[in-house]
Amino acid sequence: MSVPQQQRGTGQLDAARLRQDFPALQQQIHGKALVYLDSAASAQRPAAVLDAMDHYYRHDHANVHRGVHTLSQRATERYENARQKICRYINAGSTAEIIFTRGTTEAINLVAQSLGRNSFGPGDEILITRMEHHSNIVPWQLLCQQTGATLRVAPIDHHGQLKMDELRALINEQTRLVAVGHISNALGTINPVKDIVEAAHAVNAVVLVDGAQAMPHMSVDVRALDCDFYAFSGHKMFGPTGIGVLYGREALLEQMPPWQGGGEMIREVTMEHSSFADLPAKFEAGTPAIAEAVGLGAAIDYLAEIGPETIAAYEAELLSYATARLGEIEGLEIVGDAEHKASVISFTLAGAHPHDIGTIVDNEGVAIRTGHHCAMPVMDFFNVPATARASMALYNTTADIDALVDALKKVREVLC
Ligand code: 7TS
Repeated sequence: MSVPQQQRGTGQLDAARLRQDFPALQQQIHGKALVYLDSAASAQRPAAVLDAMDHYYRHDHANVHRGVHTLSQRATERYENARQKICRYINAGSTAEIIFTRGTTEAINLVAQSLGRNSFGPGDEILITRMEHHSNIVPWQLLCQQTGATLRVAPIDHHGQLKMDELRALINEQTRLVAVGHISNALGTINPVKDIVEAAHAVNAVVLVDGAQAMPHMSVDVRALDCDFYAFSGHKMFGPTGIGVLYGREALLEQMPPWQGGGEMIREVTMEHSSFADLPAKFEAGTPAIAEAVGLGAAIDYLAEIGPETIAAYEAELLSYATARLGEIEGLEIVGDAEHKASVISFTLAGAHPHDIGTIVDNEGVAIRTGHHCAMPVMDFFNVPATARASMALYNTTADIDALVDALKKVREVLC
């Protein structure tokens, strides 16, 4: 079913006001007001998402697509309504193209196993990049082991940007699939996805975009990008854990065989043979995460009301402010300074191990992530075992950055 483009909000974003929508942000940690700068790992949820899930469980819960009774019909309507909201938000052509998964990781594995395992073989090439999250590396390595296909890796430069000439040179007649992150979780780099799609389509390769980090920060239009697959997770975009989405071009999904078998995904089953349901049910075996879909629908409403362009503009200002303020700290080095960058800052501090930085700033109420960020090849490229990472979202303010800077000054006093 085709869904019209949704109205998008415009105007100035008031982060201090939006923050009030997030119950988890209204607490103290170690006696200090919580400053949450780990949204790239998982964002917090607004009350609207919690309320939608609570309401669903209190009033509407039953299994979907199977009952004639009222609750089952209501649950089905809520579940399918969430699919429509997602379809509109990313401008997909039809709800048949929106497959619910457990998250980005499962969405990528679905494509690797359903498309790749059944049609790739020796001589075929899969192209990824050096800055991918492990979930956009390992499924392709497994697929190559299973099929004999070859994995190629596009290099990055010391700004944390893709070397586009080399990427283009790696795309050839053998390339079957290009898998690339829209935004790097470790570096914040926003990749030129549309250019990559063009280069891949010139040799009839399909393109999967890992959009886990893009969805909470910017407008995503899958038809404008012209990508074949787009994967994302609910929990990074203010929705629940345990749910995500694979967008897939309908013609491709139609050709792909089911990935998992079970209830929901069949048309008819005999003891000898099964036939399969139409899209999207073909790829949704078993009872789905219904309440989580409802919660993700509410998160989409929340994002749509503020407007992804408004969020991107606000976060660009916040990123400039944070970059300048962190630059004041002696010995601090930002890892990744791409020209097009989202509100993620990875950094090292001379004389301080990232884990110690994380522990000391946590004592000041500041939550950041430290480690390899599931992007070990990126750490290896920059020759660091780990970084500290501050990742911002629409509810962060310049005061949060000031608190981080003060906490990092304490780190220096203690460790350096
Ligand atoms: N792709 C990217 C670019 C990611 O940042 C992540 C998670 C994933 C895929 C996997 O998402 P999942 O929801 O299926 O787990 N990134 C992070 C992170 O940066 N810190 O913790 C998880």
